[in-house]
Amino acid sequence: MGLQRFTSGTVRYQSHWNAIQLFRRISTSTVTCSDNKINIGGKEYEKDHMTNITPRILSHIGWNLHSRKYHPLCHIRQRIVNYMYDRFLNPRGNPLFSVFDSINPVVTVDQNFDSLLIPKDHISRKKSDNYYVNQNTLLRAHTSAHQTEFMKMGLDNFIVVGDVYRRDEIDSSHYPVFHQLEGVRLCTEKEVYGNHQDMKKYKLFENVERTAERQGVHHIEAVMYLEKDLKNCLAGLATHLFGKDVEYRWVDAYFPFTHPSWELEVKIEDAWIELLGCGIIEQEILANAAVNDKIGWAFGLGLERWAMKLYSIPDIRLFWSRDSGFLSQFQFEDPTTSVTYKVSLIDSFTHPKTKRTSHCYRIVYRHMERPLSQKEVNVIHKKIEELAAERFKVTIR
Ligand code: FA5
Ligand code: MG
Repeated sequence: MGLQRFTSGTVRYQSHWNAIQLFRRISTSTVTCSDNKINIGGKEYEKDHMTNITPRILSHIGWNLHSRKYHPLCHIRQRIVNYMYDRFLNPRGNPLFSVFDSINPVVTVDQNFDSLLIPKDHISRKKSDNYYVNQNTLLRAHTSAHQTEFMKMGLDNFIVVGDVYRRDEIDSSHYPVFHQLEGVRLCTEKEVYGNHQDMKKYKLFENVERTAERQGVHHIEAVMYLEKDLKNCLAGLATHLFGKDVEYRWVDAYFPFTHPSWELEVKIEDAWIELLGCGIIEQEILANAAVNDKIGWAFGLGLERWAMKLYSIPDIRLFWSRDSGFLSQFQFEDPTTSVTYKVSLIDSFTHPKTKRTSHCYRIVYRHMERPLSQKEVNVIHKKIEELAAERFKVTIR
């Protein structure tokens, strides 16, 4: 039910129980579609000129891969959540963050865009980039769509995990449905300056000119504190998961809902891959949620990208695989178990006279969208043979 449990099985955050009751998990069986209506999770939506959600996309709703036992996205989400639990404790030693992982992916245009100060004519609203249920409703394009509602409920430290939908071209690192983990942390003046005697003279707010470094209402000391807190947290997460030698870099970025904003990139086989976006939350968003005495940071990361890096998974489409050859590699209880995704060796034989060893591997070729022809497979297979011969100095039989 969207609650994180201790290994002992006790449910945390009873006080948020009412909030959690608002969100019923959608399952795959509760999505249907007719000529002029779409039904998702028991709620009916009228189609209109903006409707562009397809049956194929509808069929992805309700899988909740991030909550499926043994799924790599579930393992990685648990590792990230545990890291956040350990890093941010309240004075009594309990985790500060609450986790929400089963919020309906159908959101309003207001939630996905307006509440985040995304301009009316911003390209990210385009029909060609999103899956609209109708003109007022869409499948969330990011988990940031839920920021405001949780702030309004009075939460200061929360994590939202969920499936998100975008009309992206499909390739090895892009898929129209992927999963994000959003973290939001709001701090009072006491939390920002409390531990620093020499800083107690500073305030959170100050009316200044908006620059690249800060919003027009923020005190520079407060912004610097938050930037450090945010970057240490996220770079710390990268080194926690990928090892202290991981190559990463911070890149300046732009989001309408944060300023300043950054992206974290890590190196995967000589290419820089973007793992997350983050920044200092626009104060106007907090004001709209009736939060007037705090400033905060937020980040949104792509779970698939983190899992691909951690487990060496070469293609984002594999996360939707029902092939046991993929899923069986993640059948473990302890999410910290280390895995490197691999094809399986099914036979090994050493010739008694020549002492040469032959290995037999099974590779299953499957296109993620359509059947493959033998001719197409031959081309790929030949390529793998050539690369294996070149890299491992083997003879192909
Ligand atoms: C966002 O979605 C912002 N909401 C993130 C954010 C949250 C910024 C809070 C500031 C504060 P972006 O579109 O860059 O930003 O996506 C965030 C992450 O999702 C990316 O860094 C990447 O890890 C992942 N991602 C984006 N598009 C795809 C895709 N098509 N397939 C897989 N992962 C993706
Ligand atoms: Mg980005």
